[in-house]
Amino acid sequence: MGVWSKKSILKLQAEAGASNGELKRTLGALNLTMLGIGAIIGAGIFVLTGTAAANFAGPGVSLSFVLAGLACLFAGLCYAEFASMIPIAGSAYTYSYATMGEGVAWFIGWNLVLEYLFAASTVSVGWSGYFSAMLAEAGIHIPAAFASAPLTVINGHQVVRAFTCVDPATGATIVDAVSHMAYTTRDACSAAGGSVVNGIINLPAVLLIVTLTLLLVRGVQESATVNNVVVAIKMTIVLLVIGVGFFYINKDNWTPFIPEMVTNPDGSTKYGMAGVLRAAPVVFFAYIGFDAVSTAAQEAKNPQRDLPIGMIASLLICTVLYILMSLVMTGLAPFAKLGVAHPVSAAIAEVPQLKWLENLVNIGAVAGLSSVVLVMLMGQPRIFYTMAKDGLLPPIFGRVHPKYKTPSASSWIVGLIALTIAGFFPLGLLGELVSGGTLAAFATVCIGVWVLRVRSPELPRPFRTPMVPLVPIIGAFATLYMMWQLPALTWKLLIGWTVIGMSFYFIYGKSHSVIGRSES
Ligand code: ALA
Repeated sequence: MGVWSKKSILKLQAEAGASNGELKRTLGALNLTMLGIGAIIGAGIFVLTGTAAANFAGPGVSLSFVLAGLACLFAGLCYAEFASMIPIAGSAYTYSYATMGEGVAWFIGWNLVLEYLFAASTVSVGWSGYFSAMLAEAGIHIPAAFASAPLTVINGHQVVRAFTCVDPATGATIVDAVSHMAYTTRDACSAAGGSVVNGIINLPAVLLIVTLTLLLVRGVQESATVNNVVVAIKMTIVLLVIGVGFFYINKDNWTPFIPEMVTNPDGSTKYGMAGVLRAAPVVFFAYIGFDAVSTAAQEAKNPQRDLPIGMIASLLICTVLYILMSLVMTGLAPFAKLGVAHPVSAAIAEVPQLKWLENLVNIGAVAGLSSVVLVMLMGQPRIFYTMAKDGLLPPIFGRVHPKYKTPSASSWIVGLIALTIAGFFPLGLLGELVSGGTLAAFATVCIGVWVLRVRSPELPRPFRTPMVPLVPIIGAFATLYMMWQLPALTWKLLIGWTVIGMSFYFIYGKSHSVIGRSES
């Protein structure tokens, strides 16, 4: 059987119960919902909304948020059924093991690395940018060489030496006065009177990952408590921007709500309804993370009831916040002005009366992005832990700290890989890979729910996805459609990543698989 071997649900349920002695069950519904919000609100809303509005959808970006949110809601309802039936830390990897066999499970587990590990690295680099900018406001300048990786990507695929343009007198970073973006060429920086400093390491990102890994190894309850505080800060600030910003909306900025379609010089188009659809996979990144709740399955007090609550509640809350936030942002500023690195600040800067909000927005972004990294760094080791228990990864990934009851070895391995990527590698190239890997997992979960309903209708399902097969079909179709929209380069990278992963499976996983060995 090998590649097609499936894990029996009854066996999985027994494992979920037996794991009580290993990982510690401390999390309730509120903590799980907060973990979901912790993982969801981050770079998507604080960075990508602006790019999506300026480059694709105009104010119609809020419709893109509705579309991407609906797709996630359908996938979330499917996740919830599985999570309540099979409360195992492996999440989509385990669900595929039960429904489509070991080969597909490995493929999904390997894709989840893109979602969790790469998202942790990508978002920590975004965090580093906001954090350095916040320190700079306070007059503290991190030496530019230590605030950037040595390499970067331009034009989506060209890897070049990274540099920062700094004011020779103060060491402060200088950006283009018109676009508010970093200088992209050394000549332009020199012409603006700046000095070019080559990047060596992105130290703030590295330190963030080390700190969060230490916290995660210390305990899941401790990590959840820190997450609760951080989430409270970011939600307060998001609500403040929405609540206060609402009174300063200039309706002219919403007219037309969906700007007329324009053809770019390269023949591609932007705006119009097509632009709204094109922006959906871009803002999809903002929703990634609700599924991280399911990786805490073996640390939840009452997983059958609380995992579905945690996932669906966090998703619904964030969907509403995102739609309101994008409406306010495009209402405060003409959408073309939002295509910058810090679009929320750019929107606020349009209204002088809102100046006082600017520092708070930076604090919200720093808090928001750090909790995303925290929860992503929490999810990945737990998936590896499950894969190691199944024999598909070396046993070290399955080791649990004797005192803290956390998957400590796996957490450190994940932390070290994440900090190496964040500190030294060009991330621009990997950005959309995160969405690609996640979408593949979502589609598989949607299909899996339907498969299992047909194959094993008798199994008890504490949470039932409504309207099966309609909801799984729409969920799978919507996620596959968004995947289809990804650029060709991302597809090539996804295929390359799959080839590496499947090679590893055939060299190591297949022969070490616990199920495989019991069958032979
Ligand atoms: N949803 C997460 C973010 O937007 C990954 O940062």
